[in-house]
Amino acid sequence: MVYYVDKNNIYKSKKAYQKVSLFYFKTQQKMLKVAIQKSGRLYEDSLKLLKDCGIELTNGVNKLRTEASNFPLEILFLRDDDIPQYVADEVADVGIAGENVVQEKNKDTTIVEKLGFGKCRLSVAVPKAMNYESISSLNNKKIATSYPYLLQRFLDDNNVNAEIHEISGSVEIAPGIGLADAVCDLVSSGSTLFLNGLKEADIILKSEAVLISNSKLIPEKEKLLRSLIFRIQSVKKARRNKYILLNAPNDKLEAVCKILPGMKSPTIMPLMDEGWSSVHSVVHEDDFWNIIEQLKDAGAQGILVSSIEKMII
Ligand code: PRT
Ligand code: ZN
Repeated sequence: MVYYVDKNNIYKSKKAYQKVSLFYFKTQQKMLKVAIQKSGRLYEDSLKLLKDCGIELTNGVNKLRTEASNFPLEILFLRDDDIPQYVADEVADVGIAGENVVQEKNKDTTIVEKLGFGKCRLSVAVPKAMNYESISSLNNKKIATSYPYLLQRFLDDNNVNAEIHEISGSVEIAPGIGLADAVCDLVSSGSTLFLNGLKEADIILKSEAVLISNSKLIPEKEKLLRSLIFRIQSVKKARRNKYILLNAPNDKLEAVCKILPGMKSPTIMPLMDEGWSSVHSVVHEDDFWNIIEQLKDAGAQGILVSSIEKMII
């Protein structure tokens, strides 16, 4: 007796095996395969973004792969460094990784959306005591990094001749143990540099998590990707804005409305109290505190602010 086996079942006939395989093949063809970090700094935010996009994952996330129950999407959990290669090789259609990793790996992928989390910078840092005047201070120095490609490009662009010492972790201790004169590493708060007696000298790249795509997606997957990007953009807009609701006496409405930008213009509704109105609008988080102060000065009262779940313009 010959048995036919795939990763899910054992089949007694070749026909049954082929029928099921064809079914899986067709289903896979129509699913968008999204690679995200398996664990680490981008893991939680990547899952949260997908969840905020209304995508529900079926069977838990402690696996190598999982499927969405309400969107034709499969998630592959991988190391962040491997994501650009897997996307370029079409193992995944799209992926979420730090722009630092995407640029360092330099694979054939396209950045289709910046995601607004995982923000950091790739910087050159030197010992606090070093007299760093400009990038040319790095001439003939030894620099430790996990980003040899980006560092070399930066040095070449600036006509600096330095030796790159590639290490895979704990880059910041290299000068302290005499392994290098400087480092090139990711920085966010700067406390790791500070604790290791280093100062940030030059920024090579400002980075955040990005959605990358394989450039040869079939039309069905391209359509799914466009739909995913549309959702992501709505979530990003909502995260950057606040819904604001306030009361104002009618004679102050003009002054209040001048301060509020709104999506088109603020919505105004009369209150039960004669001579008062309620004003609704949307405010960008960057202007938020500034605008609140101005609104109070203009006569607004009872100001309520809430988060926006999705924002579609
Ligand atoms: O296991 P896997 O390979 O998937 O993960 P990993 O350990 O290689 O990566 P991980 O999870 O540490 O980082 C994933 C991504 O998060 C990075 O590629 C960046 O895009 C982004 N990110 C944002 C950061 C930081 N901020 C960050 N601060 N990645 C690393 N750091 C490290 C940095 O290397 C240094 O050691 O944090 C330290 C500096 O932080 P501050 O706050 O002290 O300046
Ligand atoms: Zn990694």
